[in-house]
Amino acid sequence: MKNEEIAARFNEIADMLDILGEETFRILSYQRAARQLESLADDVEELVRQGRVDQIPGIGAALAEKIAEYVTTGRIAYHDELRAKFPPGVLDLLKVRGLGPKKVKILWQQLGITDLDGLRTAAQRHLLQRVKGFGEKTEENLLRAVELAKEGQARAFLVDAARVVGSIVAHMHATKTVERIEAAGSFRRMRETVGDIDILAVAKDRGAAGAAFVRMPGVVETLASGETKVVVRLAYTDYEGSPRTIQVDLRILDPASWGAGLQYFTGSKDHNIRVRTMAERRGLKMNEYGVFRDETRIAGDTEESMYSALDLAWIPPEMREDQGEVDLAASGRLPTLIEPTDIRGDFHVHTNATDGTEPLEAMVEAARRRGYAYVGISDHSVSATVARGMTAEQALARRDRVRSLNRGAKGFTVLLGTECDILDSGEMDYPDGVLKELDYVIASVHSRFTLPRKEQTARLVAAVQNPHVDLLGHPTTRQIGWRGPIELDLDEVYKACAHAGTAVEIDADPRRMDLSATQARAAKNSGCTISVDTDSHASGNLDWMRFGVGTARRAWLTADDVLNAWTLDRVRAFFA
Ligand code: DGT
Ligand code: CA
Ligand code: CA
Ligand code: ZN
Repeated sequence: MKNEEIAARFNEIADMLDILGEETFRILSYQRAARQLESLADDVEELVRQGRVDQIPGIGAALAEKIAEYVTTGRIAYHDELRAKFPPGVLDLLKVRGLGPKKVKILWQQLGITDLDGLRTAAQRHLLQRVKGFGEKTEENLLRAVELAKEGQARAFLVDAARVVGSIVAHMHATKTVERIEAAGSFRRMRETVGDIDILAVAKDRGAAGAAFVRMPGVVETLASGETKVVVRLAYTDYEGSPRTIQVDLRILDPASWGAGLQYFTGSKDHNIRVRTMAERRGLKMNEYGVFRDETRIAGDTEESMYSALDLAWIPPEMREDQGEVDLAASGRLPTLIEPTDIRGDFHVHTNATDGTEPLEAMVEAARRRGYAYVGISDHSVSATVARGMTAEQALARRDRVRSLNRGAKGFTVLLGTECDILDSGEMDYPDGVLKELDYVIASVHSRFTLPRKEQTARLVAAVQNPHVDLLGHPTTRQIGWRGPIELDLDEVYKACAHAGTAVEIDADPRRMDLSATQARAAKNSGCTISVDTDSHASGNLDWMRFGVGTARRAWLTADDVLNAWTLDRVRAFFA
């Protein structure tokens, strides 16, 4: 949907107007319109087609025109005009946690800072402290926030990479220049973020394939263009609606080396080194063209052949991080990783009763259509004021609605839960009497992110030990490119969860991916059950499950380790 893209541009217009010192009411009107678009369940393109944009509350004729302009031309001329008034990097400063338009204006106009590198240098040289409103502490925090923002900018979210890969593959197939095409690299290993995209192809006419590749829509620069390797920079819109670019490497392989190339360029580098060392010990040579004994190629057309030439079982890409997987493959003890099709439901789903965009019934229907057996509704509790949390009465009042949905449905069950805030020292936001009435309880931290490690750990341990708490939501609260993890002794938290029978979450929101794969693996090893959830705020977000499962696979989880791969009866027993 274009809703997010237009909202992102309206927000940027508001920020630019603010930096330029324009009148408040104009700034507010763009911000209000952006909020409306973000929370709109309807596709704005459809509204434009029906001439109904000005019926969206808070959107007058002038803004409706800009929305229509974007839908038809893909640009907003006014947005471009404003952007031209800024050095290109200045608006990146707004992506730093702790910086709003007012502070960006000061940094730019008083210190001449025009990009993230400039901000980092200024903070390192303690230049910020000289400006009113920036103390020593602010400077320290900004230095950390700038590193996060730079990382966030340098790498794409996995969801976005997946969309870009999908469009590249579709484009290349449509040009009929490739016989085979697949994405390798960190994308195939399902890392939570992707540095660049590595595409492998087989083509009869390499020149034609390369030419088709550089003519792809969205290519902004061709960085290399050879017989076997073509590199471009591609523009795309990220899932939050912001424009970005990413590098894409295309490598054209011989069919006889397809498996070797796929193995080599999937990586990781450490995994490859481990496997190649093994080959060398057997007197074999291994590279991106195959496995060779003397000058004879003994494997290379398929990836399986590459591994079996070394007496190894084929290793799932998500495990190829040199974490002991090669030894398991040698002894035939690789785990049977969870598959997307093992997932039977989703426990972290918001509705428009709090900060979601769609009604409960719409979210339920979307989950049912995915073929799930159950879905859990987990709106925010009252303390989550930014997320428009609901009171205990409101939460309980929905029981009848859920009961009547369940009465009509065969083979599909709605569970009514909550994402209940963990308060200051680990108490829950709802009283026990309320938590008891709900089917399950997710406990999450949405406040006091800066508590010292000892207190924060005690706070989470207390929360997961509450007998009504079933699941610890996004345990570290980190947000990629925005906010680091809270200070926490995670091992203590895992131990407490395992002991109390509280599951821990892999929250598959692209910015969160919390727990990470490494953490989820440690949680499993501590005896925890893991729930892979999407934290959906709109029905389309349910698609994030695939990437959460990717992280679960990177954590070596099997279907038996994952709560929402279990049957409803087993889940109910766990919650009980
Ligand atoms: P990224 O792009 O930073 O998210 O991570 P990758 O893993 O996609 O890394 P990339 O794009 O630099 O290279 C793709 C794969 O190619 C990498 O996973 C393994 C292989 N590769 C690249 N350079 C080397 C190398 O120097 N030695 C070995 N053994 N493999 C390499
Ligand atoms: Ca890559
Ligand atoms: Ca690459
Ligand atoms: Zn949350």
